[in-house]
Amino acid sequence: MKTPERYTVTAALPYANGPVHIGHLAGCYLPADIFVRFLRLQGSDVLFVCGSDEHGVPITLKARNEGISPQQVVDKYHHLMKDAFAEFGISFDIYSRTSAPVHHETARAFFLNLYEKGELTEQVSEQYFDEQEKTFLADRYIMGTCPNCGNENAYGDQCEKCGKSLSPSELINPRSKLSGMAPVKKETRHWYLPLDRYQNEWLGNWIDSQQQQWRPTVFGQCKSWLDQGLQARAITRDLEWGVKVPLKDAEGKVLYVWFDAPIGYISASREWAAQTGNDWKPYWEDQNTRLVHFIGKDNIVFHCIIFPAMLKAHGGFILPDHVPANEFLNLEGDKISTSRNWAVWLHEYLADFKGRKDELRYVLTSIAPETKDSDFSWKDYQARVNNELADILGNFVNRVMVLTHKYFAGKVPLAAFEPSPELEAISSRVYTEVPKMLLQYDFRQALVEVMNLARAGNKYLADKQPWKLDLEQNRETVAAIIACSIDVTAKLSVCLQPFLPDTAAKIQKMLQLEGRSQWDSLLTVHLPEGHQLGAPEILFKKIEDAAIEAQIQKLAESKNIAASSIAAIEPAKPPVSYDEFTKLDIRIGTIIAAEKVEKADKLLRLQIDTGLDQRTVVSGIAAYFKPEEIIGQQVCLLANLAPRKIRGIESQGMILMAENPDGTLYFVQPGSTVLNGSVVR
Ligand code: B3M
Ligand code: ZN
Repeated sequence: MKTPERYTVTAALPYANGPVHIGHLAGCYLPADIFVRFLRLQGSDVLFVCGSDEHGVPITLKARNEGISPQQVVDKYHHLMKDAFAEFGISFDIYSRTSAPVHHETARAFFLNLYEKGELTEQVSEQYFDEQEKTFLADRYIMGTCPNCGNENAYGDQCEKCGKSLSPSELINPRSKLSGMAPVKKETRHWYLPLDRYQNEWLGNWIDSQQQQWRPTVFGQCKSWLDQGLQARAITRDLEWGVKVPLKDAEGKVLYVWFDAPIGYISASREWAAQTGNDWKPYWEDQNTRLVHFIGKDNIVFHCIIFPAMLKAHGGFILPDHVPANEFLNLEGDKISTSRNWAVWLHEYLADFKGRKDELRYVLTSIAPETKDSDFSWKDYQARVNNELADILGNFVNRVMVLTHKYFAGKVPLAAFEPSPELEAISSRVYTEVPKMLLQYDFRQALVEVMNLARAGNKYLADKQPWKLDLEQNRETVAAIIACSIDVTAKLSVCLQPFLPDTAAKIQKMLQLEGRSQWDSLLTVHLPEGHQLGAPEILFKKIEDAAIEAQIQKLAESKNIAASSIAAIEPAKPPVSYDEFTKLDIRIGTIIAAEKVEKADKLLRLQIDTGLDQRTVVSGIAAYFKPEEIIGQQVCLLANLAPRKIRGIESQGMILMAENPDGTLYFVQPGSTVLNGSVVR
């Protein structure tokens, strides 16, 4: 076994603007957790950090849409995510957040270090500005047509349709996400990280030197960035929400979220150190520490190029040893999407499938998108749980327990027995090969190997059929079979620990084994003759069809809602100026008389008291309102609509109605009674 080492393991800081879903888990949190649990089993010194990413435009936009503050948004999701991770058993040493004071302080000091050393360049450039909102439009505040694919709703930093990363000035017909208006260009000053210079000085060579270690997809993405030639990258923004730029003349400027977020790994380490009385520095400064970033593939450039450049420019920090980025997990053949509610949310899974954390860990690891995108489906989940976990692993362990109790009163019948060569071969393979696979980030295959041990144990029992032997006449044979099976069970309780920690603990409890929490316990876990086992417990109950149908139904509802809202919501209209808007004279009035228009089913003739006058309005609302029911109601009236004749009656204005997508009409009314003639603006 190799010497224990020190590791700093990070998992991408999730944006605090939505709950955690299975795509996040499969992408980085679960592989990171397996890796860390294995390292700890192996005796390594590991610091596993994560936290919520609480800055950036997606968060401020969400706050704006919901009419709450950014702080309220991040508070809600930070706690939701933190609790769900904890309940699911992701074994972070700390789960911090980037709104924490320690983070602001760390990020500002980091920036100042670069600034004072003269690493940063300062540039004045023209950026889009929303004149109505009096604000610069960073990244996602600006939308327009993608120059690459023609998508009309591309963002200032990326087109989500074709995936191309963009800068705001590349957008065709740019518009402000705040006012909808076309923005103007205005000068602003920002600080830049000179990636172009670093590329030539060291970064290009450093990336090249990773070719053998890093996954081809990760290395390939980095290479294509380098081939295009890196450019200086702005690390500040004109925004309110974020870490304030720690310079005197930088009012209204914050650090770019992708500058501050990875520093969050360091801040979290500092917070952990303060909480536990440890020193964080060896985890970030000692050249013998291995730094490993678990991320999804959309974060590669930030972790393989920009953050290493920041660390190196700062000096004193180690650079990442490995960045095992996963591809994406799809759901039932479709891209997971928070906004379309096309996801399996972790907190909902934990509520719907109580006590079934390991089932989800097993399935997500079995289908991990390590080299290409993969797909989660509920039917496949059910099949893997029932046919693999329950029928193989669960069945084997249960048989061993039940037979031991039945034949030997629950005591290990023999210490020395002739080992089965087949089982020996597989368990020694697990002992030597699984660590290699895990250290090469090949989690899927490592789990297959561990399950092969359960598979072999199950087959061994099925072949030997000790239950068919007469115990009196074959006592020694039966004892050897059972002892050998108990041995495999004990080994499983060790090697399953990184993958299925609850299951491993349950098996150890059944075996009355304690503290076998080292990988080397695989060699020493052998139980003495007469050792008393605990009571058998079912490890995995089968998943019923009804539970799966309910999940499929839940997803179908999301699809329906998404489809109906896309179909029913009218597309946005082109912007109008405020001046154009003020030309409309909208007033509150009261309906003082109403009657049906003869020979017209849809029309009502209304008398409205507008505060200015009393006038006649013909309105197409007869299908929804009875005349006698609406007298006395206050309504909004477009009072300066040019009069027109409808069925021979002159209509002097128009009542404003809200139309539900199904066509039902509702009056637009003031929240409480106001004076007739009050202006709506
Ligand atoms: N919050 C992006 C994401 O959640 C970003 C990761 C930050 S890691 C420092 O995909
Ligand atoms: Zn595009």
